[in-house]
Amino acid sequence: MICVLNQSNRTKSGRGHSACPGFVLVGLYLGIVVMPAVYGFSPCSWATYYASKRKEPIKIDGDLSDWNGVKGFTMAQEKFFFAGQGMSSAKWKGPEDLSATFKVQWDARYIYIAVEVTDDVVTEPHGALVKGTETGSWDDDGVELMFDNDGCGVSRYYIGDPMHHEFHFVYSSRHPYVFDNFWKKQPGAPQPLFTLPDGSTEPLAYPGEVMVKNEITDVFPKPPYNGAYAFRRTAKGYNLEVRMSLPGARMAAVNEGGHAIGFDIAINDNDAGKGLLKQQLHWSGMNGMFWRDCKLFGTLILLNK
Ligand SMILES: [Ca+2]
Ligand SMILES: [Ca+2]
Ligand SMILES: [Ca+2]
Repeated sequence: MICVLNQSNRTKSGRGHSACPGFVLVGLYLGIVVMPAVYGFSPCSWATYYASKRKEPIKIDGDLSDWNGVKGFTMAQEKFFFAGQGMSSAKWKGPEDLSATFKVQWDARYIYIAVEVTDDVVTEPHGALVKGTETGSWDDDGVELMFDNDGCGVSRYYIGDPMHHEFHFVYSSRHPYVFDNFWKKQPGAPQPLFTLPDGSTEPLAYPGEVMVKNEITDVFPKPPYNGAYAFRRTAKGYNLEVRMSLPGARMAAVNEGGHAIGFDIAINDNDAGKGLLKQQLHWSGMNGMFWRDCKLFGTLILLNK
């Protein structure tokens, strides 16, 4: 695998818009020495998760009782809200409206993720059902998982890439959906833009690429994903439990030949059951195009304990 870290992309990706206070000054001072050692992932102090190795069987059924004792990370503060595309924490009514705790474990074959979402109004999907790209899984209640399996920090990844992913797991009590990388190369295509109600625009991707919905619900159990997932409605929201393989990742503890894996998670909240997303929790705290650029992910470290 050859990974080219494109410096012009790094600038374009919006690190300067980081939500992390003090990053710019710290980055200027430490950038040359420290950033390569941490693969350029989010510098936010909280955006590193240390995953312990699975000791007990994990049944992928949405019942998270088999995760008791595993340390979770909770997102229930305004600092976790993605600011962009018209969204922020402005409409947030507190942790009952939207908050989440996630946990990660691993073994030699798989990564395992459990997410306990608190959402006051859990809606059935609408965007995921539309064929066109005017709305999509990004407007539905659900969980986005991002992986840079080999930790290379590549800035652009496309449909068919087995090692770099943006997954959308869309909640439904009847028919949940899974989508994978939404972009494909198309030389000469203009830069995709997100248009806000006031007519202003924000970059959605890079020039020369176009959005395509890539639903993988039926093939998620097969290679390269080898996945399994389950949602379960709860009194205060819903749970998501996922298992999948990470091709290109060395599934070993960091002190036993393993390496940092790029990882990010976002929780999407639509409380109207229609229209645009209301708000989004985003772990790594980076407000650039984290859905295009692995360097804006957080860091996942595997531990052998
Ligand atoms: Ca379970
Ligand atoms: Ca809500
Ligand atoms: Ca909701």
